[in-house]
Amino acid sequence: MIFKQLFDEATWTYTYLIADSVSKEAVLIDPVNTQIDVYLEMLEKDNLKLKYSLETHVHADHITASGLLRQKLGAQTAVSSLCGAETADIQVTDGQVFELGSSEQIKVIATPGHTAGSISFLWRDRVMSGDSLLIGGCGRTDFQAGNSGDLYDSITQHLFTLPDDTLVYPGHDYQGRWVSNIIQERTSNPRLAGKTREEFIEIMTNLNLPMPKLIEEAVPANRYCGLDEDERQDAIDKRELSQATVHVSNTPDLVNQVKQQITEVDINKSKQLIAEGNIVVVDVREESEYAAGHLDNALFLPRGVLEFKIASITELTDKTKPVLLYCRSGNRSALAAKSLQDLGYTTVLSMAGGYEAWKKA
Ligand SMILES: N[C@@H](CCC(=O)N[C@@H](CS)C(=O)NCC(=O)O)C(=O)O
Ligand SMILES: [Fe+2]
Repeated sequence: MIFKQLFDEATWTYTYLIADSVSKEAVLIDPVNTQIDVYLEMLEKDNLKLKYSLETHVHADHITASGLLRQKLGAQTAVSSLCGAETADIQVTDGQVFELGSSEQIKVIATPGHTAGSISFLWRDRVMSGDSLLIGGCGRTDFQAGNSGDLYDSITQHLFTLPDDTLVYPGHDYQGRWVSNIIQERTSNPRLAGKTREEFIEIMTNLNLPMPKLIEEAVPANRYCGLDEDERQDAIDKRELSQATVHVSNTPDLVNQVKQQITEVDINKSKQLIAEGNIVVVDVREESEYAAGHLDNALFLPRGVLEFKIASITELTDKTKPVLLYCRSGNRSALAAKSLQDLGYTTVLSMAGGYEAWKKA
């Protein structure tokens, strides 16, 4: 076995390398984009083949290297299915196991709370806990659908129940510590040891931390494996093309699953609704796509920042007013429609075929 803990000083982020020394298959957990050269050199030096790039969550404070690792090494990118990262190759679910060669297994433990899609990875005697459990602390719960009660349950029911001597390797440490273990955290973590669920929620509600400096840039980028706008569009195009032609894999197809849960309307119906007037039209594409042409009076609200920006849009304060969403081809708007429904909007429609179909019509 090979195990390495790497540190990104600029964002206090830990990245982990795990590899099987026989087959040479490797994974990186939570790689940071600015460290790509370090990873490439390290993998090459040990003749390792990067099979997976795994994320504990969609990060708010740094940009992932997963998209770059996919481009350069063909690694498969994997993010929880609850993160809205639709261009990740693998939409991860609780209990899923990643295998390296015939001997190494990395098991996913869902640990929601810091974000709704946060997961931890259990490998041999150690758990990579992301920002769910930190040394002497835990991840904040005040953004990205975080929830303090959920985090308490994740930690107390799913991490603290691991064997006492399981090593805890966190996603960050802001004080230079690098490893802990379960018994130490269960008995001395000041936010959790001897604390009830209510006391924990109270502590988390009063943290009053400033927002991470990179949040507005990192979250949208990380939903697309850390790639920039052009690279993202390519990845989306490739994915849409493969969906339209053949279904080669049996992994759950997130977009199609989501389309079962929302309402799509065709171009004719969209035109009729817009003409009737009582509907808010929202373009969920990226800035460059919007600038190149959009529907008259469409509000601009890219899908990647929807949850952050929506509160500042007065036209969307009334959640009972019908909303029509569109993107380039109808996939991103379907995902955005699901997000709006989850936020409590009662009448959300997604324009099937998107702006491309609109232009053709
Ligand atoms: N100062 C840092 C903020 C880091 C931050 O908020 N980190 C998150 C994890 S993404 C957290 O949960 N921190 C817990 C804490 O600071 O106690 C930055 O700007 O990036
Ligand atoms: Fe985080």
